[in-house]
Amino acid sequence: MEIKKSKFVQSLSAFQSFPGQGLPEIAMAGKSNVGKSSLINSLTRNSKLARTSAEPGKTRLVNLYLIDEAFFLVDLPGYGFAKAPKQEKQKWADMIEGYLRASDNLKRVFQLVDIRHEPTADDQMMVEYLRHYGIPFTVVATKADKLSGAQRSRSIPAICRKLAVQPWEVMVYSSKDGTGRDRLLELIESEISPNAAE
Ligand SMILES: Nc1nc2c(ncn2[C@@H]2O[C@H](COP(=O)(O)OP(=O)(O)OP(=O)(O)O)[C@@H](O)[C@H]2O)c(=O)[nH]1
Ligand SMILES: [Mg+2]
Repeated sequence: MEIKKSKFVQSLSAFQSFPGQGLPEIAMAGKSNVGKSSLINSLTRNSKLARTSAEPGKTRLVNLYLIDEAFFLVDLPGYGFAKAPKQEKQKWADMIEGYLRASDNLKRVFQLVDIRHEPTADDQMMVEYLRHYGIPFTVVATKADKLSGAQRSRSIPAICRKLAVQPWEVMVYSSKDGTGRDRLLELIESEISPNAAE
């Protein structure tokens, strides 16, 4: 699958729901700065679609992007941004949770972790949350271009242990060099048109 058209549709703040037109939604979750917005830009090959920044805390609302008039990619604010004031952190948590609980058309969450670091307590909490509510998710290990092949293989077991997933369930990804892009697009395709994948 290749994405032809992508456009920003709407931002949601806390407790605002999204009517969604019945189209499937796939959301990006993860710590601030892990690469959620960059992943959306790399999938769509549209570097100007989602705002990214070297500073954590860039995405502060739930941003919805319509892809090929067929589904939505949803960019969530990051969590675990140490410098944010407590009130602000709570607001982001409410936004993430509000979206995840209210969206009837959410098909899958891509749970992003930096391939170089062990998942944090926040990451574990996020994955527990997804399990608890029965939201299908895929762990995506980002910034793979920053490690050699051997280093990548060594970092996967810690991710699996912390998040209680199997190694073959982890998608290795780089927004910079396109590693894992085809596989992720295939996964999206099977989610949005389940019959075609059978
Ligand atoms: N080398 C490399 N850098 C990346 C990759 N993905 C993201 N980055 C960089 O990491 C930084 C953060 O990327 P964002 O996409 O803004 O991260 P985010 O998860 O959306 O962050 P918040 O919006 O703050 O939650 C930027 O400087 C990106 O250029 C990657 O695959 N490889
Ligand atoms: Mg972002």
